[in-house]
Amino acid sequence: IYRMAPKVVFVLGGPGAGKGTQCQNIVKEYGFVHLSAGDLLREERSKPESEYGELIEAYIKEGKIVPVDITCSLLERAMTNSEKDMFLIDGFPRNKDNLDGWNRRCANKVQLLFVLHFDCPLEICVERCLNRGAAGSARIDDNIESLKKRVNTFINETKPVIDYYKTQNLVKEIDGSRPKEEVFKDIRKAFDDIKAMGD
Ligand code: UP5
Ligand code: MG
Repeated sequence: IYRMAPKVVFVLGGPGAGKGTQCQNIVKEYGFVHLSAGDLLREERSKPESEYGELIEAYIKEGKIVPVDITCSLLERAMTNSEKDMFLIDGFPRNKDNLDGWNRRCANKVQLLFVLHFDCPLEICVERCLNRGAAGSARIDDNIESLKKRVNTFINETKPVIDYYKTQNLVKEIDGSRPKEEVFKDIRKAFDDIKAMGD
């Protein structure tokens, strides 16, 4: 049976910009499957039999980007197992290694619709993550030391990826600093645009 290439939307933005929160909203209204690269890595880390557990733990604590072959394998497996064909890939690709690996392994098998970028002042991002940490999140990187590193990695490694997609005219900018409901209103506009275009 002929199947259309799966559709993919990348969701990028600083740590705590609201990617996961808004992906849950998008799933409910637009029927995408949410694949958070960070969640997949944390799940892999928690498997006692994983050969990458310690590496993933160390990278996440240091706010560093895990080598792309690990992340791509997890994403590919999740897409295959889901048997669906519309994916929100949250928190990936985050650096040049991620971008190159994706282009090498996956890009030609999917249709990249656009990149949603949550633009949010980094002070707000950090505050949100610290609040989540103070409220008892299980994340090992919701502390000030890890957050400084996550922010630096975002500025130095992820921003250039967003800029690259901007040169391709693929980026839809969302003001992520507003209240959650307001942010989702803007997101609806971005998704309704593609509906109106017939796919
Ligand atoms: N919140 C959300 N929206 C709000 C709003 N509009 N107003 C007020 N509060 C808002 O939200 C964070 C917090 O803010 C929550 O408490 C929420 O209620 C509140 P969330 O939706 O979780 O934001 P998100 O952008 O998803 O933040 P997250 O902490 O998940 O961002 P990161 O990008 O840092 O985390 P991720 O899990 O993607 O990655 C973690 C680490 O994994 C990376 O640092 C890296 O080491 C590793 N990683 C890789 O190596 N490779 C990958 O491909 C992916 C991850
Ligand atoms: Mg997240």
